[in-house]
Amino acid sequence: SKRVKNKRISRNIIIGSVAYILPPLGDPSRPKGIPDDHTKRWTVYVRQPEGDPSLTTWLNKVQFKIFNTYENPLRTCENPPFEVTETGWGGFQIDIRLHFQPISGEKAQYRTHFLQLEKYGSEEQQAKQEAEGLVRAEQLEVVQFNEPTEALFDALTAE
Ligand code: SLL
Repeated sequence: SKRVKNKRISRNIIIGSVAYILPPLGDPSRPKGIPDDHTKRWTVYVRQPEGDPSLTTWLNKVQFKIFNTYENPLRTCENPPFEVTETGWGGFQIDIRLHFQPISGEKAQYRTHFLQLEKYGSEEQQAKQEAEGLVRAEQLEVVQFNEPTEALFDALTAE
């Protein structure tokens, strides 16, 4: 489809993860069926910033490539929420593939996110993570469409 010359449209996304400590082995409140060595429950996600229009105008599908010991390590989300929840014991790099709506004519783009399970940052930040019982790590990412197709341009400018 035809492209709009000399135009660039950008959209922001948030890529993040949140991790919670699981009740220890032997604790009656520990959920069943989790491997004994798993200490955390975590979610990795792609979402729009608060108040932004829905991502799905331009984002069709998100794939998360998690650590290769997990079952089916390439996880595909065809619809929001674009997220994967798992349990585990260690952090690792997650490769994220953003697939755009077919009207965009765009190739997939890649991002990475480190799954942070342990407390991090200043003493104050770590104290807050400790008190809330969760560790969150987020990054703001910009997705740029250079010379977007007319169909994508129209969809994005109608928002
Ligand atoms: C590394 N950081 O890069 C380490 C790997 C992998 C963590 C950490 C359990 C996976 C499963 C889990 O948390 N693995 O149960 O399959 O070498």
